[in-house]
Amino acid sequence: MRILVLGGDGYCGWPTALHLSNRGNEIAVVDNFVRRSWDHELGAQTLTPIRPLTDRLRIWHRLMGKEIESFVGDILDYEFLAGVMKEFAPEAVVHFAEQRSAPYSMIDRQHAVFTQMNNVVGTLNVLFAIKEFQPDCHLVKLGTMGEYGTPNIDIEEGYIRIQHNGREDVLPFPKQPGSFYHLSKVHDSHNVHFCCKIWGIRATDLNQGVVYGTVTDETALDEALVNRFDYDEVFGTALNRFCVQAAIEHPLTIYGEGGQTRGFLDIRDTVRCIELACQNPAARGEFRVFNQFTEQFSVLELAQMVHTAGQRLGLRVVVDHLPDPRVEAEQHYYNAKHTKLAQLGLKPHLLSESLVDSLVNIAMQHRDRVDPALLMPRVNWRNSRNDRRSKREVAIAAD
Ligand code: NAD
Ligand code: USQ
Repeated sequence: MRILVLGGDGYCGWPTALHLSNRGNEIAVVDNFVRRSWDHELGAQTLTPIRPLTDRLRIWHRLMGKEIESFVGDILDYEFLAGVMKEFAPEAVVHFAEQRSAPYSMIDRQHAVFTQMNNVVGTLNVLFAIKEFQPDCHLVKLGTMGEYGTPNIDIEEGYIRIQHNGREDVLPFPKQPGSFYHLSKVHDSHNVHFCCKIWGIRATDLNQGVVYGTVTDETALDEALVNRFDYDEVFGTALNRFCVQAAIEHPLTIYGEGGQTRGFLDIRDTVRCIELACQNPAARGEFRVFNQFTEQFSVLELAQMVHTAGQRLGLRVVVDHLPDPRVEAEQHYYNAKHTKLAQLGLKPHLLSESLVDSLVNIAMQHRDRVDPALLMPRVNWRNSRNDRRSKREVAIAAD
């Protein structure tokens, strides 16, 4: 298939592009490198030293003899996106190109507005470009499990059958997102659903859980193909952060009670899920929703697993509870369905089998690169203007 990967320089997009290329698909990636610029803005760096996209693609070509085309530009620039769609004429578009950090979206007004503009307008442009230039193309759109929030009932895959005043319908599952970022995904879902209805676009919304790990079969082929591994308070996700914290014997930062339960998946399963979605396209006009995760854990359970793994490796791991900087339920019911990707053939990697090899060992290998100043949370949901500077930076500025 000809598959266009939007956001192909990012954490999920890069290994997905390699995996799909390795499986014999013709791949092109689009990225404007804004993610790399947010690292500069935040004074953070990925734990693993990533190479420029041109180097990555050159080395992939040298190793595998497979060409991945790249288009550098912003999907908010409709002329640019339209040009790519016309030139590459994809059969599937995998859309990862969004601002994906909840804390980043909660820094202040500017970051909230940027997040929603980048994500909602970018997705609208993608929808219009498909409609105008490739109407039969399948949109594989990355959503998030966080769209649903934490309701006190089982979470279904996208839709729920409701009986009300003697009538019955199958309706989109209620959404209760917990950040301006997660809200942007809900807005996207509505826009995509609407375009499927009015224009007959085929779309799959993948409500992905929290992704962990960094290694896939393809990124492991050469050091130059290494994927990013974020551990800072803004872009690092819980489990990646706990593994880095364990590696440098920094207390694990559990926010609040730690009963927050989420769906999780290994990055190797992310790339496989995307492949499965592409191989089994939605029908014309269908807005299909899959919950893309493999196991669910509470934050406290994750910390305990990292604690045990770290101790086996001789690390002194301490678990700490910090006041929760987010506004979220710290204890709640959580039972989310996730059968549709398994039905298509997904064979999950289990965390218990890969925690040490694909996470703790990578963190140990690169622990000299860890900046402990990036570990403590500074973005608080209750503030509308977060000052992310350290006490030292504030003191220097005051002098
Ligand atoms: P990432 O930030 O590492 O990658 C996103 C890429 O898109 C970056 O390379 C960035 O430069 C690019 N990009 C962003 N806006 C763009 C624009 N306007 N034009 C062109 N390129 C742009 O993020 P990720 O972790 O790879 O996440 C990818 C997608 O998966 C996101 O939509 C995210 O919401 C979703 N998701 C991620 C996770 C996770 O745990 N990482 C979990 C669930 C869902
Ligand atoms: N948490 C801690 N300690 C930490 C970091 C996080 O206890 O050091 C807690 C958070 O309070 C939250 C949970 O862990 O309750 C998950 O937080 P996270 O930062 O790992 O993930 P989240 O903000 O939910 O976002 C990540 C990705 C996002 C994706 C989402 C999937 O960054 O792109 O959409 O996971 S989901 O959680 O299903 O919405």
